Amino acid sequence: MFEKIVIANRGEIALRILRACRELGIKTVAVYSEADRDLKHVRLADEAVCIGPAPSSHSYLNIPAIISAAEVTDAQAIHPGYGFLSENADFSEKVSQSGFTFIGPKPETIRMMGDKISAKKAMQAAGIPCVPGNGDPLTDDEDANLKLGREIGYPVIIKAAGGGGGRGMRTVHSEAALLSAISLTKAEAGAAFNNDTVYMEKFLEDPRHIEFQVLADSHGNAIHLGERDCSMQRRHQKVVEEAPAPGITAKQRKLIGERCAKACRDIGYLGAGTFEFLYEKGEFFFIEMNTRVQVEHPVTEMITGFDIVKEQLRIAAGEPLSITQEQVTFTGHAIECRLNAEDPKTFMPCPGTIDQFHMPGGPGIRCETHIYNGYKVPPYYDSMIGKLIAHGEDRNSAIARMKTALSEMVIDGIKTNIPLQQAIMADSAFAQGGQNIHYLEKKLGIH
Ligand code: MV4
Repeated sequence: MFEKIVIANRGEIALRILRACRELGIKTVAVYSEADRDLKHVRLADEAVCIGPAPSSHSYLNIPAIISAAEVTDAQAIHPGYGFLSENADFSEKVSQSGFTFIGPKPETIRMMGDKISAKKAMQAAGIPCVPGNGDPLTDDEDANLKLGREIGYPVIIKAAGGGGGRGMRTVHSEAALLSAISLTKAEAGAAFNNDTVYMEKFLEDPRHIEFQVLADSHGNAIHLGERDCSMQRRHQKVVEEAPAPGITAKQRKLIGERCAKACRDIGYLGAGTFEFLYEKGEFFFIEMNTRVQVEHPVTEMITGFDIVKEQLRIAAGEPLSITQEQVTFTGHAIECRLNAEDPKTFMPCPGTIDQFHMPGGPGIRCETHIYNGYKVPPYYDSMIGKLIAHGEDRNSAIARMKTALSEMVIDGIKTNIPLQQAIMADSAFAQGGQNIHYLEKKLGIH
């Protein structure tokens, strides 16, 4: 196992990684920006290195500064967390070239999944069900594009190979609109991603977002930890996630989960990963693969009793997976509410000083946050300040525990989305479960 690693992130995930390191006896190096001297994990880490000014482009995205921090502290590996450099293939490559271990997949895997066309091709080849549409780059042959649109059937969606997470896509509802939509998406993609390659898929109108968690080691073992439903989202930002996904049967879970694990073995995947699917009318359609630990990993941990971050560290150190697929069991139901420093009505970020913080507790409650009394939420980064996770024997029990925990939680001094989360937990359609990706925006009156 590593003796010392650098945590190349901030906030709640940096604290989560630090805790996993403590359990495994690994020393930690926090790297922080000038705005983040007072972060909780910076105080708890064995060592801390300031890597630059507040804007992330000068600190958390500054590759040479992070690698220098590993050099001066004599660390062996770098954990990128989520966001920032976590899915940057060049970063992972430079980390390895500098003699450190990148805690994540190989650079070529990150690169393959970063390109949505090569990701889809690889998954099609590995037997993962994909959205209808061949996934080939569109050429400037207008007749061929019109023919493909007719074959797939309208509505279709034009997606940029360099996009993902909701960036660089345009839906097309009729043949009359196809060619101009392709030109527009190509132009935007070229400007945004420096890559104007686009492809065409069937547009699924009312899908749910269901994703499978996988883990793969360097000894050829790969397992799945079941699925999460992340359909409660606003403008591509997830708000509530849960596991298992309501209505998904054990048979579906085994079928799709085992295909994901097999795909990992086929492509030589290493570490933790997530297969994102759209789920509509009982069928799964692959859209993207995430090569990082995800914000919502705790709901999977709660129902499996398994520590995903500790496993990332073990895998990166060359150890085999600590459990087999047969040892993975699913117990009860877990729900995560993301806690954001934002106005619950306008969604405007709301940085500032936290005057009072009271953390909820009780059976099945887990609070992942770096905030404390007097902590100042800086304006430079994502507004997520923590996550509240409730586990119960079934979905209703998890919701009941979440409602109690939200009512106990006090965060004074800044506005938070706690009132929004309380409204979602009290919503009768949410109580039914299985709402699609458009439900929350419709409830909020966004069209
Ligand atoms: C789609 C789709 C419908 N049909 N692809 C948005 C984020 C990116 N990961 C893929 N996205 C979508 N791809 C086809 N063929 C609808 C979305 C989509 C979406 C997906 C997941 C979660 C929220 C979403 C919100 C709007 C659109």
